[in-house]
Amino acid sequence: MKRSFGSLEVEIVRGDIASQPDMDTVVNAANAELMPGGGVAGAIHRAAGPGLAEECRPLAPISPGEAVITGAHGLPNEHVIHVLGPVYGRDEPSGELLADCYKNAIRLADENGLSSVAFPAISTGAFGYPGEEAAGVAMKAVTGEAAGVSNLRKVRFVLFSDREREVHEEALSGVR
Ligand code: AR6
Repeated sequence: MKRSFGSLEVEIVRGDIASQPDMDTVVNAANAELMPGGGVAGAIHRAAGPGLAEECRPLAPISPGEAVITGAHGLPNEHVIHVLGPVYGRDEPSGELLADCYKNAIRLADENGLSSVAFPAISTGAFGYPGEEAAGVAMKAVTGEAAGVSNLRKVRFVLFSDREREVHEEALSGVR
């Protein structure tokens, strides 16, 4: 599914965030230390190789909502943008912090002259954010940035399951 907001296209697909070769940058659902972990952080660091963790070390720790950019190493992209999502029920206000992840990643991509960015569903795995609620926050945050970008033309959400994809499609359909 795709929808356009001004010059920004938002697309939703099922897939693996570590296998998006046509995107300038992928977003990592990182831990504060920016080290390899489970889920998205595991897949990204595995595909990137040890050079990514090495480049990350001096940039850590990061705070919930913050985004930092690195090279992509063995991944088929130019860059990786690492964000720390809120732990649901602990990092408050969780909705604002989750929205900040998307907004800050988009601004960082745009400032670096990138034209496409792929996101996973930040905080909805190990960090426990309920999927539907997170999808609503994500779509509102991303589409709200459309008017402010100069270089970015495409945002792709890459969801691991058909259920997650559907939930995101519903949330995107609901954006006015
Ligand atoms: N591609 C796309 N989506 C994925 C992939 C993948 N390869 N793998 C998992 N997902 P999570 P978080 C989905 O846990 O909640 C890590 O250990 C997954 O089904 O990766 O922000 C870090 O080190 C879920 O819907 O991120 C942190 O400590 C979503 O991506 C912590 O987990 C996010 O799941 C971050 O937790």
